Amino acid sequence: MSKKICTLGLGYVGLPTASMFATSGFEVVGVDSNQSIVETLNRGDIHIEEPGLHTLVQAAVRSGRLKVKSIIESADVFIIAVPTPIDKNKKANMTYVKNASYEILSVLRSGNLVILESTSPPGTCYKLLKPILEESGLKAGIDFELAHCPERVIPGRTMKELIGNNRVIGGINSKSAESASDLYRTFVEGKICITDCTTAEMVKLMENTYRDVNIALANELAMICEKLDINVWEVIKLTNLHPRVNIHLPGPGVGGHCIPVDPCFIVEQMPNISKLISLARTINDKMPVHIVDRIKLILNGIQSPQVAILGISYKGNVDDIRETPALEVIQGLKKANISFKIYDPHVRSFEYGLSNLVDSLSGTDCVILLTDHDEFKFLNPQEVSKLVRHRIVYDTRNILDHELWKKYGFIVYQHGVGNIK
Ligand code: SAJ
Repeated sequence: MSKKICTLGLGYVGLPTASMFATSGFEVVGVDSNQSIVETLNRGDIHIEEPGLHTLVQAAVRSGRLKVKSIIESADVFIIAVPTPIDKNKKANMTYVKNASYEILSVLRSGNLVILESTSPPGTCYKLLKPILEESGLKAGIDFELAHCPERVIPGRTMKELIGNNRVIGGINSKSAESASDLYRTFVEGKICITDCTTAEMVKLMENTYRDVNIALANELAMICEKLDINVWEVIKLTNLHPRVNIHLPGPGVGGHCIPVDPCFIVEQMPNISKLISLARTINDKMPVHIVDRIKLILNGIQSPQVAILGISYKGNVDDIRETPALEVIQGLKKANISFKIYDPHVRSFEYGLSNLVDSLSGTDCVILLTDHDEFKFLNPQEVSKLVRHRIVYDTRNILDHELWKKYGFIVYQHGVGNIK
């Protein structure tokens, strides 16, 4: 008889994972405390925009092997895929993991396997999960198995990466890691590497920290290039021709629920040692302020300026606005009394309102591109020129055809290019 899996948390990771196990033949119960998510999924709809996910979820629900509920039930395997955000002081908020662990405690049986997928500070399996689950009187590694299998999928490519990515699995003992590995092997085609829990926790954090530090380097370089009146995009393109160099791309800041968050889990535990990691966070966090400063210079001399913001999700082609740098840019504009209209083809609602494309551009003095959605690459500057009051565009992602925009009379500004006086 196939194993019953209970997944806690049906977000960007939990939902695809639960659906993948269901379509691989397991009986899966997906649990989420948000009633509206449960209702949406049971209707056959999804609450997340992710290529290929809707089809997979529908197949899983229709097969009868994925059931979505709001209350945990007993199972053979429990997978925790709940958020691990940071609070205002940049400290890990482990409330959701803690709550999920207590829910599992209420149904834990001998022989169970508990897997933590949520990205967590080093030591979480040993110091948080193990003691809670052992309140059952059962011993981790003896009566039940415990493993950390951090998710590594990139939003926008989740379905492909869920299958193709290599996985690192850390066990409280090797038997736990082997059991988790056997389970994921049912759909993972990448390599599965086995280690201990704390190493797996650190590997996951370091992947995102590496990216954050690299992006901070690109952003610092962007600000240097602005002062030197050279083009950062050209500098990076040419530098990356070297076989051992891979500088990431600068931008208006680093958003999402992972990269701006995960390095803080390391800094929190080792503040005196993790100086580079901490500085990279500061540099990336300050980018929205830098962008607003540039916008103020661009608009200098224009009476009662109004701008069009194109894109607010944290990166291109996704609907996710968690930790988006666009929010800080918008707040900065508000503080500077610069009025704005916002358009994002992927986002359904936003605290500062959303307009359609034509309304967002009409009568504005500067088009500010904040997110690299594919749709924006095909914007027709001739059409845009008929709507705006001033033909000025500020491309913070370097995705527009600048020569074409210039052809239609636009003054083009870019992040990391030229000193705006
Ligand atoms: N960004 C830049 N420059 C770049 C790359 C990204 O400014 O060169 C910005 C993006 O615009 C965005 C932010 O960084 O605001 C993060 O985007 P991302 O595409 O780098 O990463 P995420 O947060 O969507 O997903 C990351 C991935 N981690 C790595 O690639 C190491 C993914 O594999 C993880 O599973 C995910 O975090 C996670 O859940 O931890």
